[in-house]
Order: sequence, then C-alpha cells, then structure tokens
Amino acid sequence: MSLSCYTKSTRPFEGQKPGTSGLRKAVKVFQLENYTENFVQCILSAMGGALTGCTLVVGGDGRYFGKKAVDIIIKMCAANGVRKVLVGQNGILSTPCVSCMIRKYKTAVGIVLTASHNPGGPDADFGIKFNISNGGPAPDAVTNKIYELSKNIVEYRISPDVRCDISLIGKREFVVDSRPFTVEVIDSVEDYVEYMKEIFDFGIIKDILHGSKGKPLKVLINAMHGVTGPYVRRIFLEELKATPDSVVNIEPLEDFGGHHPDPNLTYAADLVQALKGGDYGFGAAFDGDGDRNMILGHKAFFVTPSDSVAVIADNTDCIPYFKKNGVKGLARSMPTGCAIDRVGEKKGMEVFEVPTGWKYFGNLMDAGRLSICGEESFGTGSDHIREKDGIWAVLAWLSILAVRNMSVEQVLLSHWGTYGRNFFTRYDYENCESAPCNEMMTALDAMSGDASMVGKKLSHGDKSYTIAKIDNFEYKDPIDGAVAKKQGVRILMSDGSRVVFRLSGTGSSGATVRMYIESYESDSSTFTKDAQEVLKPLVEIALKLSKLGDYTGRQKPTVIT
Ligand code: VG1
Ligand code: CO
Repeated sequence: MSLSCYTKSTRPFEGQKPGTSGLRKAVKVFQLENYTENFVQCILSAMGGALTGCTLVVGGDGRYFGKKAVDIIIKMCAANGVRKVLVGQNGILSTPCVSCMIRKYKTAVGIVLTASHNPGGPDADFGIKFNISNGGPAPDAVTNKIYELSKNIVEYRISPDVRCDISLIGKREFVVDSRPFTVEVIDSVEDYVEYMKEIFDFGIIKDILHGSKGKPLKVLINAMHGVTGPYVRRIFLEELKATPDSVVNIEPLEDFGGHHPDPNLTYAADLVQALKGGDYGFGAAFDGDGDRNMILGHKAFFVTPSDSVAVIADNTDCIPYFKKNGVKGLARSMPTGCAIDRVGEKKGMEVFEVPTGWKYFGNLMDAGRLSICGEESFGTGSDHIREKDGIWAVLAWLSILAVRNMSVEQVLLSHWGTYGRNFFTRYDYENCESAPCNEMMTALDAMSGDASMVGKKLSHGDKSYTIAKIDNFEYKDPIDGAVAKKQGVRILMSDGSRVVFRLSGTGSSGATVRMYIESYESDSSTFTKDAQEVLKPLVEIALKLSKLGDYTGRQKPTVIT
C-alpha cells in the first residue's frame, strides 16, 4: 500500500536561527504547533537537490521530546523524497556517533536531537543539530540558508501514516507516494565501539585498569545520565572489563536526573568530590550528547581542556591511529588557551586558530591539514570524525597513562616542564539580560577599534600588563575563504597574556557572557600554583576594563572553570 504525503500550510516563527551548534530553545517552544516541523522542513529544503534519494542518520541524547522529534523527522523525510533513514534504537545516538555513522555509511546528512549540555525535561531545553556529509556540524553558509528559509516558510511536507517502532532493531520498508522508503533502526553503539577499537589499543588500556604492570588504575567514569551511558557500559564494562563501580549514572534519563549534563567543576561536582576522596587515579565525565569531556587525576587534579588537547597532541605516539595516519596539523578555537600552539611550534606543525564552534575545524580536516584540535569548553577531538568526542578523549588519556606509565599529574608536570604552563580560566555569567550584555559587547568592540588603547598599562596590586593588541576576532577559512566576523573581543597583552570576551551562542534565552583569561609562566616554581590565584590580577583588570559588573548586574559568575 502506498502511503500518502500531505502539504500542510504554516507560518514562519521568529528566531529559528541556529547558534554555535544547532537550534536550542525551551521544549515548550519546540512543542508549539508546527515549530519543529517548520525547522525540519527548512533543514531538508536547504539541502536542495542532494535531498532526493539520500540517506539520513538521526538520533539524539535521549532528552525529553527526542522520540517525538524522531517521529516527526521520519514522517517528513518520507514526504520529502529521502530514500532511507537510519535511526539509533530508541532515538539514542551520541553526537560523535552520528558523525562516525555519516562517514561510515556515506550518508548525505545527520540530525542530532540535543541541546548538548543544557538541562533537559519538559521545562528545560531541546535542540536540533544538523551535520553535513563530511560528518561535521553544518557551516555558517548552510545554517544561514536554513535561517533564511525559516523566515519565509509557508508549507511543509509530511507523511503521517509512516509509523515505526524505534525500540526494535531492524529494517522497515514503506512505499510513500509510490516511492520506496526505508527506516532502519540500528544498534546505538556498535559502529562507534568498533571504530574506537581500531583507533586505540584496548589491550594496553585493559592492562592498566587491571594492574598487569603494577597497581591497577582505579577509574570513575560519570556519564551524567546523558547519552554516553550505553557507550560507557559497552566500552568500559564489557570490552575493558572495568569493575562495575568504575562507572556511574549510565542510564540515559530524559531530564538527566534534574542536573546540568555539563562536565565542569561546578556541574560535575559529585565526580570532583568522589575523586577528592583519593581512591581513584582517574576520573571523567561527559555532557548530554557525549561530545564534551572533563579529565581529572588523583585527588581531583584538574586538567584544563586547553592543556588536555596539548598533552594529546604531544603524545600521539601512544595512539595507534596517529602512528598509522601521522599528525598533519593542530588547531584550537580562539578563546582556548595556547598550550597546543607551543606543541605545534616544537614539532614544526601548522597550528590554526578558529572561531568558537567545531564547525570551523571541518574544512581543515577535509583538506588534510588538521589532525588534533580542541576547545576550552571541554571539547577535544581529532580527524577520526568531524565532531569533538568525549569518549575518544578519555581513551586517548588512558592510552597515554598506560604507555608513559605515569599518573595524570605526572603527565601534566612533565608537559609543563617542557613547554611552560598556560594558566587558563573561564568565567560564565549565565542567563543575564540581553540588552545590557549587547551594550557591553558594543563598548568592547569600540575599544577594539580605538588605536589609543594599544600601549595602555593596566594594573592590579603589583601586577601590570600592557595592551599589545586589541581586536574583534575575524577568521578567514584557509580552504574556502569564508569569513566569520566579530567572533569575540581579544585583548592581547605584551607578555602573551590574553583576555577574551564573547557572548554564548548556545543559550536558549537571555544572554550568557563568557570571559576567558590566560597567562603564561615559564618559571617551574609557579607550575603547581592554583590557577585562580595566578590569574586573579588579570581577572580584576578585565572586570574593571569591561565594566562587566555594571552591565550585567552580577557580582559573581555562575560558573568558573
Ligand atoms: C559553547 C562552547 C563552544 C562549543 C559549543 C557547542 O558555545 O563555548 O566551544 O563548541 O558550546 O558545544 P557558546 O557559543 O555557548 O560559547 V556542545 O557540547 O553544545 O555541542
Ligand atoms: Co555537547
């Protein structure tokens, strides 16, 4: 029986503008009549001719409204000429896994149903990320096109009788408008786990977990009730035979247990507490959709994400994938600490500085100029896929600890011993009023255009800095020449220290100000100092210069990392 398609008329919604990574709004907004359908139609329409006959992957982090969205997407794909939809069982696929599957099955696109680290549940957030055929997040040109379409949409196409139980693995064949249409429900973790086994030597990781070379390394992996739970279970419990108490919160929950599924010192405080106890030698947590990671050592020794990617870049000989494929180049997002630049310099490799957001790394990887990259926001990854990858980062770290036969802290101390230490911190002021934050950014932008700022001396206590350069970061993609403007105001000091201000592009309402502070020390007596203490004078200088407290009305940040 051929199922029918219908064209439904609709009206545009304001603000369907994808941010740093996808469209994020309150669940209640996605539940408005036609809201989700409109946006999905714009994604499909933006594909133009590539849509007809293509295969699309869809899955998400298991948050509330995810299954409903999968259902809408399947019905709309059927009506829009898609040939096949691959869907993770129960709608579960991590962001890195979607990227892996797009590449493995050469699908034209992927849709990830997640608001990443934003909370979930009926009163929290939902989101839709859209990835292109290289497996990476859609670049600005594509998301701008989607946004333009969303402003003028008048109808969408849907085939409401395509019904499919996504809890059962297997293929379902339909005929829609006399065309064949297939939905294949696939195991959510299998392809990804297989790939990780190619990239890493699971044998050596198993050895350190079980102590074949000495004392076993006790690990604590916290999936924060996000999508990584099933991946953690398969990899750590079944493959690496870690003890059951090595993993926690591995059941994906629609509301992440009521928490922010955000792996940082504030929202993963339970992991920090557990590690402080001293029983564990290694701890890690992931965000809702599994692309972020936080790494901790014995007694909760914190590895900043900026250091984490630099350490991985410096230790590629511990990872079979890089031994086989070589390392072509390195990159970080602009606000990320510059530790990786020093590794690149020493190894004679190109190091790229791109705007915030993983979408800016894809072209460089596709062109064979980039192998390892990271963001200060707990994103670490490589050209094995086109997304940041939380579980990959943890396996990379465990490989390094195994081969070097060192603790997390020893690895860092040895790294700083070679390169010096880039102290880094980020202050987040979440959910502020938008208008004053925009005013603050306008004022900072004006400062960046004011030549008299250069050479200005700024002091706090007995610490002084001189402004060497101030600008609003602009990036020209070296591969396709696309230009991204006003990506954050950078204040670069003459000693290499930096202050960066930008507004978040992932919030679902209001504004979040991010202030990034970095300074470099080559004197080894400073290496074990507390970053907050070292950076305090520069933090105070930055707060005063930006008048952040006046604009936001906040005396303290919501989160410090
Ligand atoms: C934040 C981070 C950025 C990251 C983005 C998506 O963006 O700062 O580095 O790429 O989230 O991460 P913003 O615009 O809020 O600063 V995720 O885990 O949502 O996919
Ligand atoms: Co994420």
